[in-house]
Amino acid sequence: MTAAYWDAIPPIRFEGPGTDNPLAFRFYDKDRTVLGKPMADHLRVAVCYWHSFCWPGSDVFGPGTFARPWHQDGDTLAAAEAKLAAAFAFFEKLGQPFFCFHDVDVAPLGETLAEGRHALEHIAERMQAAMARTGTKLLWGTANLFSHPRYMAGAATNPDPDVFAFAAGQVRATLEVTHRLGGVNYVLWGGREGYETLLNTDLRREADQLGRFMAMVVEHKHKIGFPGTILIEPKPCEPTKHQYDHDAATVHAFLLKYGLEKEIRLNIEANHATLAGHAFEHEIAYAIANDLLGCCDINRGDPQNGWDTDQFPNDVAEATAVLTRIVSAGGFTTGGFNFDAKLRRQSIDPEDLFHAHIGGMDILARGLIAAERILTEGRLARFVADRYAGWDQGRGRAILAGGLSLAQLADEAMAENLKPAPRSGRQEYLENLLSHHV
Ligand code: XLS
Ligand code: CA
Ligand code: CA
Repeated sequence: MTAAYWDAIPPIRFEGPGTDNPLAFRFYDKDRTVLGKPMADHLRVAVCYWHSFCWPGSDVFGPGTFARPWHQDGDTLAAAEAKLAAAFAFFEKLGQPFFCFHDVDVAPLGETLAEGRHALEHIAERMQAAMARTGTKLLWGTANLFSHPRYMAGAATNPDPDVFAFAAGQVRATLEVTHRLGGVNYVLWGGREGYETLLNTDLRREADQLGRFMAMVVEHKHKIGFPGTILIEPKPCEPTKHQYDHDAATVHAFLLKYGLEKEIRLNIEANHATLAGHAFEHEIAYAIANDLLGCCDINRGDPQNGWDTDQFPNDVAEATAVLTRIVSAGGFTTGGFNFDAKLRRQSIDPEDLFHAHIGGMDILARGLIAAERILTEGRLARFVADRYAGWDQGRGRAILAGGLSLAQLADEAMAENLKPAPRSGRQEYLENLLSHHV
């Protein structure tokens, strides 16, 4: 029984900041009321299948270091069932409400589409029973359109339409299974939708292919009545040199070009923001400002190197900034925080995976508690509102209403001999305000 792998670990409970138990939550108290609803409903935490139960601890220089018993049978249905048992035993002990998976994480891909679909449906049946038994829900499903060699030149953006068709087969099967399992989102991450060199690449065609693919996914979602949200996950590079879904603003432009802006939202990943040269907070703020925020993959990169290290988050200040924005924008609807984060390769014991998730959930909880203080106190929001108050009245309102031409406005400014007085942006004061609450 692979579920026995975690036998030495007790169920993880909230014990409060004073505890010295490394297998307890200090801040994540799922039932604590924060701004009118339970903490768990704000954070909607998910454990991801791929890093936690599939990745063996390998890197480009060496093989796996984790001796997980469910890895012994290779890519077979028996191994997939053993992995399922181990994953749900982990979920039961951690007590987080959601999980996420790729098709290939949970079932063998097989040689043909029919084989893959059959295996996925077989596992989905067992997964449905495990979900009913444990109460763990599906935050999102996704199809892996980047690992198999057939996708080396992309899936939807491949020069070969047969690869596009194969990808359509995988996405249909995974979207339908996500729907059957009551998943609340479906994610599309285009890891190989990009290029290695422009010498062999037709940018215009590839964008049109990707636009058509996304439209087909949306059409199918409506056809089967999937009520969840379709999400695109931006990332600027890795594995390809350049990825089309570069960052939130780039995906926004793509959605507008293909008329999909009302249909698809964003899954913002912290580490991908870093790779794109943005703060995580910037990507969240952009998504909120454009009504595109769907969900978050929560993790962190490493400031000393430039790749996707997918470490567990440990920055309370960042969590506070991000949660203040998300909560003040009304919070997640179908979204949540998915730990797209992996252990370090030397963290080989069963408890290491618990320490990682406990730490990450406590960081989010601390961010949420600080956000509650910031929002309740209201000084930050008031400062910003005051800063822009001129746009809600008189001249500001008239400009935005569109009734004034450039020349009329210029004449007014000249006639009144305007000499606008500079006002402090108060950055240090605002930074202090934030850090007082962290
Ligand atoms: C890889 C991505 C991937 C997506 C799901 O960098 O984060 O894991 O979240 O395909
Ligand atoms: Ca991700
Ligand atoms: Ca990542």
